[in-house]
Amino acid sequence: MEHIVLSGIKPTGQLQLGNYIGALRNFSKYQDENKVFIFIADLHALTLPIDPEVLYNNTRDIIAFYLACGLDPNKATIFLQSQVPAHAELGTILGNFAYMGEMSRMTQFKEKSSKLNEKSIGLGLFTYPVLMAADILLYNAETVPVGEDQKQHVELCRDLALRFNHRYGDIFTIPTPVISKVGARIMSLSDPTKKMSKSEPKGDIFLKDDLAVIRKKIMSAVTDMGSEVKYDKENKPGISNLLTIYSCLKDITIEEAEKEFVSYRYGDFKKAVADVVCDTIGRLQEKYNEILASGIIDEVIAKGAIEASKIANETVSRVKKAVGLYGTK
Ligand code: ATP
Ligand code: LTN
Repeated sequence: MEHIVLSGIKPTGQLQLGNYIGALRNFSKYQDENKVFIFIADLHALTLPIDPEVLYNNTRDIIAFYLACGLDPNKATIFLQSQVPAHAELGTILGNFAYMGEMSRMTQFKEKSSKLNEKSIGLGLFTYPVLMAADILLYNAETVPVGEDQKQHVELCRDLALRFNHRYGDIFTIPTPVISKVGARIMSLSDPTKKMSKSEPKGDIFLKDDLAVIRKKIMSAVTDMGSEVKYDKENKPGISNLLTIYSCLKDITIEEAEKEFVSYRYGDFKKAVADVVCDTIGRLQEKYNEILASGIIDEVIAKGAIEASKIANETVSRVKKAVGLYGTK
């Protein structure tokens, strides 16, 4: 059965391997049998200070990687959040239905704000999940594939939608987060107890890294005591992370990966991981370069904005009418 599937990435930095395994590589799997919306959450990128040129370039890069990962603009709607004003409109309306208490409990807000001086925490960082709820509800999305860290935000979106529907009738579709069982949380290579994250480049493998650099990063990844290549998140977080990466990229289970490396030493195991990572990223980079050279990025963005606006405006109109504002259309 056809589902409406939606997801996005914020252009806060260079895409890293966790973004690829936890998000990007899954997007194109949906496009043949579902109505798919994949966007760039560029308004969300403003929630923490970012250089304008960096933001602009990251945005183009992510569109190019979306295409390199197999997303097809003729099958999926690929667009920029900031080019569909309905996101800001619905975000403003929904903000009235979100409570300070539930917003204060958002883990990502707590994590990101704890690193800032209390006087310089922007309001946008706090209201981030409300805008994210608008992103999802505008397109009547049923399925939202994300990494583990975004589950709480999608759950908040569900709560807001249910609250709104309870008061105004059946306006919003209730979304479900979809989190892959393996690979939803790729860890940093230098500290495998922390998530690999594009805004904290230490221990990251970037999709645009030189392949020789990637190999070096993997060969010097932090490993653990002992010598057995075994999945044990508690006692062997480094080896477990590398096993996860390997099994995801090879499309095999962790157990199958463990079997392959029964008699391996850490060094040889890392070499095998480096081979598969370089092979995957090397192929992606080739496609990424072709896409940039073809000059189709602007065309894809323009097409996406038209398609997305049509549906998003319909939803905003429905919401406006429901709450007593003048809806157009
Ligand atoms: P930032 O550092 O700016 O918070 P990020 O690298 O965590 O960024 P996001 O833009 O928040 O990335 O996430 C884009 C998508 O990639 C989301 O679906 C997110 O869950 C997924 N993702 C991000 N990091 C990882 C990771 N380490 N492992 C698996 N999935 C990830
Ligand atoms: N918050 C997400 C990006 C994002 C998103 C969304 C993902 C913004 N809006 C809607 C799925 C659905 C992130 O940081 N990865």
